[in-house]
Amino acid sequence: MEKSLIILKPDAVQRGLIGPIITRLEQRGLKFSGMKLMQIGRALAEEHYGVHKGKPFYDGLVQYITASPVVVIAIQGQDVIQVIRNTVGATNPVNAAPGTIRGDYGLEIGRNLIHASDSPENGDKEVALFFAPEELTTWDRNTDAWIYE
Ligand code: IDP
Ligand code: MG
Repeated sequence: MEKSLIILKPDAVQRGLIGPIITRLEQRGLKFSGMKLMQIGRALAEEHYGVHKGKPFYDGLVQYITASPVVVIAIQGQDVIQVIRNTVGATNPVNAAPGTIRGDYGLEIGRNLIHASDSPENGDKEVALFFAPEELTTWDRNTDAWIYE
């Protein structure tokens, strides 16, 4: 089972898009195991985006993600990394296909609404970075047999 960390970034929250974006993930059939509204501090932002340190957009990225509250969601399931990346769309909304979250709601790379883990290893790490174990729930869903064969 893979894990993915989703962050509805400050622009998604400020623009009132929490509901529409969560609806897309939920309607896809994805199962949430954790969800909360929080403010990301500078230290957590720097740890989460450490791989981008030194890049020209890094300072702006840390400023963006810490500017206002976010909603973080943990999702667990089969192939969730690729499934969610496909639903989210290309990093730059200019190139994101219509029907994807970034392709339908975004216009610029620096305001692309949502984060999603890019590999199973990073999914495990990022979920552990944002959620304490007691904040995560594994639960049986009655519809699972109609979503997975
Ligand atoms: P991803 O979010 O699709 O995985 P990454 O390449 O991991 O994309 O970049 C992380 C985040 O950094 C992006 O989602 C975006 O918010 C920001 N970012 C990436 N490249 C640029 C850029 O060229 N200008 C401004 N922000 C950028
Ligand atoms: Mg990334």
